[in-house]
Amino acid sequence: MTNSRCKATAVAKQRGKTDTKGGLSGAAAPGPSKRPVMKISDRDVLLAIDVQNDFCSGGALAVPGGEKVVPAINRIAQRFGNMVLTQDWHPRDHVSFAPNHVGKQPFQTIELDYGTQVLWPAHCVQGSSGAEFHRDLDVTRASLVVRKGFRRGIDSYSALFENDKRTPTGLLGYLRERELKTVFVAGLALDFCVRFSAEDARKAGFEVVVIEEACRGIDLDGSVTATHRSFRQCGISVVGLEAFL
Ligand code: VGL
Ligand code: ZN
Repeated sequence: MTNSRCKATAVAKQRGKTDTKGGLSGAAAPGPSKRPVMKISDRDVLLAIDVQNDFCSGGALAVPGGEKVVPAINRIAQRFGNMVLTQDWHPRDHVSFAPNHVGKQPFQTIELDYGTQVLWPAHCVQGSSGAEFHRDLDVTRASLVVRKGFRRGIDSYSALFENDKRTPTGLLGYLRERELKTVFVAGLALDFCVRFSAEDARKAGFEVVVIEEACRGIDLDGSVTATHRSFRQCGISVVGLEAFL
């Protein structure tokens, strides 16, 4: 099923659209506001993608405003009983690093047996401080950390399958065995690892909701616009932060 589009049918429903958030219980509480609230159940999981120093300001592959996702994700995470983190985790000789290819510059591409690969500055090297989670990210609620991109010859944007579209990370098995149904995705970068993770989860049959204000993009050659178009085609919902607050 290489290059297949996500199914455009069965658009993920936005739950709780008609619910309103009640005030605190008790005599002093005002009446319910009109703000729509997303109901979160124990079948829902928050998947926080690559909130690592190298993707934040000052990092080796800084995404503009990358660190701004941290307070947003921390806030949303309080609503979830299930949270999974991913961590980009490359060996120093990784195939996706431009300095490992003579005459190549970052953001140029090469052809590999699994397809076109963008070359990046060296980033998220295993054990380096750049590979650590942002210090303010609240990791306490996470039940699983999935490391990806650790094989020298294959990059992995998606949290579910590496860039060869075949090699599993193990996350799909975890989500299925835990009987989780809806994957809420946030993190970095919207147009690469968030996009591929959301699409793979959708293709695997999950409802998928991307929390746009808790993501930031790299935007290479219109990749953010392409991401939004693809989410629509896939039946991936895109929501703002206010539904979680
Ligand atoms: C990412 C490029 C290379 C990401 C990871 O997290 O979006 N992008 N490695
Ligand atoms: Zn990477």
